Amino acid sequence: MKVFKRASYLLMAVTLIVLMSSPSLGKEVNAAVDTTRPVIQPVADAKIPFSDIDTWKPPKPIAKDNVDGDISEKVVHTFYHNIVGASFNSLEEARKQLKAGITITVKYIVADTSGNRAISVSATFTPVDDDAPKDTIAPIIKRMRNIRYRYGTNFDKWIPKSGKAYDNVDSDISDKIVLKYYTAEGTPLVDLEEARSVLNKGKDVVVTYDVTDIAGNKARTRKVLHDVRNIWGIEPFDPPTR
Ligand SMILES: [Ca+2]
Ligand SMILES: [Ca+2]
Repeated sequence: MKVFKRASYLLMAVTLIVLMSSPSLGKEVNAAVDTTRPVIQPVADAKIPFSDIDTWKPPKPIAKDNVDGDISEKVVHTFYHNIVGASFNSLEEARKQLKAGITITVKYIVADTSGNRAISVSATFTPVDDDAPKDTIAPIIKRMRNIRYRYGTNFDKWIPKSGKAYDNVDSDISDKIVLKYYTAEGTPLVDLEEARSVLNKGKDVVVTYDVTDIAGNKARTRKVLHDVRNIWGIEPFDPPTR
């Protein structure tokens, strides 16, 4: 009797070990308890040039699941009209909306084989008119008056007048004006401090006012501080832009 009991314990133990190490059984158990959502990788918002709309397709995001692996092929998308929020499924309709200048949202969803749904991912696509005329007009910068001064004038606290600039597209860009200082011969001076010390020596200083609009068009004006003794000093150089 005792031997039989011992044998049956042994049998139970062996059965348990076999069951636990069975690979096929392990898999079934895992699949049955998969409660982990798949993950869709984010899709970046993008601007679609008008000329690309006819061939545009929404990008396909990668989706991965802990059990099913790569399920990117199963990702489904829906288009949304951005203003009214109405959904539609046809790519043709999406292109039509984009052509009408309307931003659309593409929402992506996917589920794993156990029915767990990924948190949806959305991206917006905005049409941009690439035929719009480019800004080729330079900003207008206010002309600065030259100054004649007498030798002995103290320039220790001198500050040049700030410039004014206006652009056809960017509007007031006065705060973008960059000042640079040069000698009359065109040698760049490091800063205002150096310009002051040159002026204190009775030499001429050229101040340039440069401004660039967002499209890259440049404008410049300059101001000359001229010691009255330097009358023979011909017109100071015109520093190159930059
Ligand atoms: Ca899963
Ligand atoms: Ca401009």
